[in-house]
Amino acid sequence: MKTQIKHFAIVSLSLVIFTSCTSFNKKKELVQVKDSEIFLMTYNLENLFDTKDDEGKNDEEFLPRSIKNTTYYQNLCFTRTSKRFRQECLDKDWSETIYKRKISRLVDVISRVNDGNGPDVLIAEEVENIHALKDLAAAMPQFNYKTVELIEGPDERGIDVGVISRLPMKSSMLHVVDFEKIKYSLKTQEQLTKERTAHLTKKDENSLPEFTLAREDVSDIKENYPTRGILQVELELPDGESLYVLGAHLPSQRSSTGYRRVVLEKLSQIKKELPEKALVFAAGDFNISAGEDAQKRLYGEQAARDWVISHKIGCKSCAGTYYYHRKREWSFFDVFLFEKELTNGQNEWQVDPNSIAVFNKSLYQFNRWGSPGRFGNGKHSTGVSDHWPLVAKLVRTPNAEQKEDSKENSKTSEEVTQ
Ligand SMILES: [Ca+2]
Ligand SMILES: [Ca+2]
Repeated sequence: MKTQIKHFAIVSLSLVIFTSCTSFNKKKELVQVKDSEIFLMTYNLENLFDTKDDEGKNDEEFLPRSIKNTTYYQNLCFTRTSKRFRQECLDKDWSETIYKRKISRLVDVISRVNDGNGPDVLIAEEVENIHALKDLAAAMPQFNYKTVELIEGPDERGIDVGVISRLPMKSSMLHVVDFEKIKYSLKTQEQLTKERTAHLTKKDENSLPEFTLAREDVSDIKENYPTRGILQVELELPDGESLYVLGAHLPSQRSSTGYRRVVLEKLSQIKKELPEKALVFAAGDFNISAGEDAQKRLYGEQAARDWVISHKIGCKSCAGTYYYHRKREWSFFDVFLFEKELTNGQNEWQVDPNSIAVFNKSLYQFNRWGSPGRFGNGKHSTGVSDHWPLVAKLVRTPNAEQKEDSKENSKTSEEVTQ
């Protein structure tokens, strides 16, 4: 009996030690932010909807069929103008099982980036609400995400841009895009030409106003409709500085070019209003196709006046993040727009161009043609999102002054060794 008690005590003690060791290890295993490296990821999650009915939003497609089998919901689905959307609304069974499958496949992708450590900052598009974003972050506890932010915007389906990060959040706000307001605030081509000519006669080319969008450039805007807002999140870098993230999801190719021009203009305006020395980058799904960019120069001219575009400085052998089967066309729908100071050596934090990459290391990301595999109704063995994410790294390098200091220090230590 005594031996049995002794044995029981030893087993219990070992269990206690084992349990405390594992919980200690678990704590220790949480991924921490590095002092001099921030890993960024932008990813269109393709409809991360929860399974509940969000009031005032057209989210009926993403409900379990058990709820949808009522005249109320069937009537709602019948209000969809397109036959395809009507059918999807009626047929899709967005159950808890499918929702969990969607999240686990997204986690499979996200957890593979940054050598399996997950991104430090994830900008996620097509998220229905903060609850869905929290469910996603909660499914990756090892990544130690401190910031999970999404502010409800006016989009009719209810999709928004969210930010998840290991960095703590200092502030956040949503910029609502009003197409009409921005359109009429723009100058006419005539006014812009006059301003340019005035500068030219002064022969002061350095003070020439940069290319500015003219009202004529957005003359295709015929109606004002509620679109996704731009999510501004101020994060705290390891050195205490602020990093402003502008998460964007521009109108799709179903809308004409002017709508995307307006959101690019809005991003430039927001950037100008931020503190002068603020570190800022924009990221998201810009919905600009390769064909449209070649013709209308949205990245090449308009965005390039204020930003450095990720696929122009890196990712040289990448085809794109989105594939249009009908047009057989790859496009960079997903991009990072870096402020110039992040690429020209003027700031301690710099983008590493070699780190810019399209990420597709999860088997779920492919369809049978080898392009991004849609999740759709979640019934197929692969498929997670119709976009492939884009990743990039910010690296902190000592500025010129600090380099001088370290040179001095190494000199002294060399002298000492001699
Ligand atoms: Ca919902
Ligand atoms: Ca929403």
